[in-house]
Amino acid sequence: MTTISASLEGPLTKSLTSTYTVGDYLATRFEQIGIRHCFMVPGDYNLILLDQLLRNKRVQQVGCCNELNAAYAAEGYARVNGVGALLTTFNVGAFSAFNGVAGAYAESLPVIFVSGGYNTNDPSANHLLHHTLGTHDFSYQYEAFRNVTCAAVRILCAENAPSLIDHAVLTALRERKPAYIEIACNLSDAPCPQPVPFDILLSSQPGSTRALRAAVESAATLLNNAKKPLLLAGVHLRAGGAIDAFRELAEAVGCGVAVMPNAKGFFPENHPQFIGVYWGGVSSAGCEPIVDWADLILAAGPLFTDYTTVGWTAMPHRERMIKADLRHVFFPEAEYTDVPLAEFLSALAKQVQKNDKTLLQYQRERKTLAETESHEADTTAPLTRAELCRQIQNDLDEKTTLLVETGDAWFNGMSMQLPEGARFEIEMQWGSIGWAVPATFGYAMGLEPGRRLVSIIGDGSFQLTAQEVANMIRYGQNTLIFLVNNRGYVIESEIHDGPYNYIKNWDYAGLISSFNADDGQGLGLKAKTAKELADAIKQARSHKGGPVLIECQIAHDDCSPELLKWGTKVALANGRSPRQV
Ligand code: DPX
Repeated sequence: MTTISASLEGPLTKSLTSTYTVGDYLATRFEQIGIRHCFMVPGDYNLILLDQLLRNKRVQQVGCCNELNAAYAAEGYARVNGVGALLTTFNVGAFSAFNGVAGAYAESLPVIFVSGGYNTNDPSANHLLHHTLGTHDFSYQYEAFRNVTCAAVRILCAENAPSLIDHAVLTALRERKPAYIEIACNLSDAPCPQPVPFDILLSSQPGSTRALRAAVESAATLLNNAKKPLLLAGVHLRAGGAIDAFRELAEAVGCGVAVMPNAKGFFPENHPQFIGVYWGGVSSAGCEPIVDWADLILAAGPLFTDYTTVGWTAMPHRERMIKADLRHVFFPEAEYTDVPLAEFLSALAKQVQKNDKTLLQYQRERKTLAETESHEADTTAPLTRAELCRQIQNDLDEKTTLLVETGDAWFNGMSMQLPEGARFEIEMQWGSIGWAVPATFGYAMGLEPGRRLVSIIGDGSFQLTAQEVANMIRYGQNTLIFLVNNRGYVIESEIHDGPYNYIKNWDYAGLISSFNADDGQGLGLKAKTAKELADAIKQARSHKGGPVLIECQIAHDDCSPELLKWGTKVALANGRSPRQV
């Protein structure tokens, strides 16, 4: 029989067994929270830890080409799996991963970041160590990561490992943000108690029932008195586990439902209440006037930034908005804290009356809008952006996730209509180019069988992290990448042009045979005309055993009109002169 003991110092742990180690403890927690893949790059500060983790056969180690890619891959994996894991060596590995971990924070995705650390005997021996700045300070990595994680712990004594690991993991899962665990390299195989089942640690969220009840009552009164209510879906719906609750509320009100650009896919686009993507002047057809016309907007989990508000031109007024964030609800004249988003939306759904005014008005407007024409291009004419979008749209089905990189791919992706069941992934808050290739790799690692992944990536972004395609080949992923070769940083050219926006051209399709080497099954294709693209997509559909990259060559200035409009407004916002004091 196992004895379970609770102590003031830490959470419940089973009694110490001599064979159980710190590394085992971590691996068990990974397994218990659903991490089946851990993205990593080895190094001498984490090798023993890697050996320990190998003892758990249910958590697979996935080597990446570098730590930045591993961090993006773990972030992509967290999008589909709910949580991801990343493991690097001390300083040189961790600092390379910094951008990706910060991105996971910005995107509200729990990634457990583990780094090997210095040997605990070294500080007292006054040793200088490799992979450091050559000083006796070994804490700056931890100090740096504290700023981009919701919990940061250092295991410098094996006895503390259970409570510190559990604190980091629980906080990451609760806050939907990355956590940092540094494990001294001489402690990974040190004896450690065996963990108790994870669900023993999970107590219910400490939301305040009184605050919840009061917030729901206020919101119901406002919604039921509004003449033209509207619901707006925001990016934090996913972090709050509130996507279903939002739909429940939407159906209870029966009003028009718009989504913010970084929440695309969080409300079904074929739902009768869906009125489009609200993105100010670059909203989908017919959506902006209805949002502007509504007299009360319930914005659920929104993040209003210069990008999502098109340079502060599309921000609903506070006086006509209820803003429900992850744990706060803001009313025009009051604010309630400690109100969990999903519980709030779900409880509100039970107290609202039907009002479909905004939906009816949208439907009237839609009828008067000309149907978007979807002409096929002359098959032998040079490929255009519009034709590329038309063909990608036709290739999407209910099993597809469409992932779009920062650049004109955002606007091209935003214009696509997602069939029922299709998903959409975008990194709009952090917006770091180079994200898409490794995130695609990580996402595909966690993809359910039978689903497919399609990514749209610009040439400039691709050049940052291209080598991770090699690992898509290694793991035989059947991803389809549309590589848009428009010869440079077009979004930047449109915001502010200069010689720095033009890059060395690569033979992108040709790269795939280099990555294949002797045993890979990747396929690289080029499309310069509509027909070549149609043929390539057909080939991609039947290709098995590896990814397909279609290099789509279009003119440098062939970008979406939405990019031009959005770029102008964001550039104006960025370029405001300093305030005179
Ligand atoms: C930069 C961006 O080729 O796409 O469609 O041609 O713009 P488009 P590309 O991938 O080029 C991307 C380029 C240089 N942004 O236009 S969006 C600045 C930037 C960033 N992230 C990082 N470095 C620079 N967003 C890591």
